[in-house]
Amino acid sequence: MRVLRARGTLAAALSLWAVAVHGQGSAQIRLSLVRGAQEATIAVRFDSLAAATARLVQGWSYGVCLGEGIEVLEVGPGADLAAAGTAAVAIDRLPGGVAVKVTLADDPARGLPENGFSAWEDLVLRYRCVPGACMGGMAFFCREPIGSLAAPAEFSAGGASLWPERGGAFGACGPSGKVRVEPIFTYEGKVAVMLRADPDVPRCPLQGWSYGVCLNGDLRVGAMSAGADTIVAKGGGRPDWDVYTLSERGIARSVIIDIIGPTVVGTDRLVRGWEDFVFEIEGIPCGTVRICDEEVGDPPVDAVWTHEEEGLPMGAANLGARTLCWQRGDTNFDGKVNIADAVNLLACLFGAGGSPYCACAEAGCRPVFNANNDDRLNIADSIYVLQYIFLNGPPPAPLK
Ligand SMILES: [Ca+2]
Ligand SMILES: [Ca+2]
Repeated sequence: MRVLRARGTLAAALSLWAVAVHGQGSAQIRLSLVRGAQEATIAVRFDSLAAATARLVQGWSYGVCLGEGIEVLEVGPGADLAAAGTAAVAIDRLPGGVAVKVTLADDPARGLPENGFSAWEDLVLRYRCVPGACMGGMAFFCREPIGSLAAPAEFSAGGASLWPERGGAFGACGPSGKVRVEPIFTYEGKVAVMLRADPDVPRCPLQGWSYGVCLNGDLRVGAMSAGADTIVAKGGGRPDWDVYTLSERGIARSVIIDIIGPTVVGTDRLVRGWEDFVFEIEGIPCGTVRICDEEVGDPPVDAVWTHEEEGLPMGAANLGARTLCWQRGDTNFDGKVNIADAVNLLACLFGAGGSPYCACAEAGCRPVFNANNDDRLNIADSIYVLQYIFLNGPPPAPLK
C-alpha cells in the first residue's frame, strides 16, 4: 500500500489525501478491476500470486462498489467464469454496486486449484457515465459487505476462508478518463509536466493531485520547480502543499491547493494546458520520462486526483511518457534527422526569432545544433545536415 505519509499537524489535513487503498488479506489470489475488452466495460480479474499453494477453491464472493456517476447497463459472468460451466453464480445489482457469489463445488475435494488463476475473467460490467459526473465514476472492491451475497471479498477452500488481495480501483468516469498528465520537452531544454483535459471534460473542482515521474535510461535531473500555472493556483500564490522529492528512480510530486479552505482548480481550466512541474535535465540525455503510479520518490505517492476528500486514480491510459534521446543534428528533437532539422537550424541562425527550439541552442542544447561537430554554430551545420540527407555525406557524429 502506498500512501502519502505525513507527520504532526499536517496529518489531519492530509487525511484529505485519499489514495487508492489496496485491501489486505492472506493474499494468495489478487483481485483486480481492469478496463474490459470493449468500450465502457469493467472486468473483474483474478490472478494467483507466486507463492500460492494448491488448495482447492470451492467458491468466492465479493462486492464491486460503484460511485454515483456510473450507471450499470449490464452485468454478467466473464469469459472464464462462463466457461467454468458447473458454477452456480448469483449476481445482485444494488444501488451502490454489484454483489457476486459463485459456488463451484460443495465438496472440499473438488474445485479449482488456488494457484490456477491467471488473468481469470470473472465478471464483466457494461456501464455509462452519468453526464457531467465528476468523481462519482469510481469503481472499487467494497471494503464492507454489500447486499446479502457478498463478503467484502473472500474465497472458500476446504472450509476455510481466504482473503484475497484487492487492487485496481478504477476511475471509469470523471476526470480520470479525460485528463492526461504528460511530460513535454520545452524549448529551454527542460521537461515540463503538463495537465491537459479534453474539451468535454466534466467540470470537477480538484483540490490537488499527485503522481510519480519515473525516469529510465541516462537522465540526470537538475533543478526542479513548481510549474508556471501551479505557482499561482491559490488565488495568485503557491498552493499550501507543493512538494517534489527526488529519489534514485524518479520524482514524487504532490499538490494540495488549499488544505483548509475552498480554493480549487476546475478541470475546465486544464483544457488550455496547465504547467504543474518543471525540471532540468543535465548532460546529454537519452532515456524515457514516464508519468507513473509506482514506488518512486520518498515518500512515494499514488497517481490520483483529489476532489471532496476522495481520491480518483488517474488510470494508466492518462499517464503520458516522452522519450528524450538527443542526437547531433536533430534540432527539432523529434528523434529523426531530416530536412526539417536543416531548415530549423537556418531559422535559428537567420530567422526573425526562428523556431521555438532556438532558445535551447543557447541553453544547453548547443551540441545538438552543432551538426558538423566543430566549435561554431553557423550555416555550415545546416549544409552538413543537407549533405548527409541528400548527398550521402557522413552522418552527424555521436554526441558522446
Ligand atoms: Ca528532427
Ligand atoms: Ca558547427
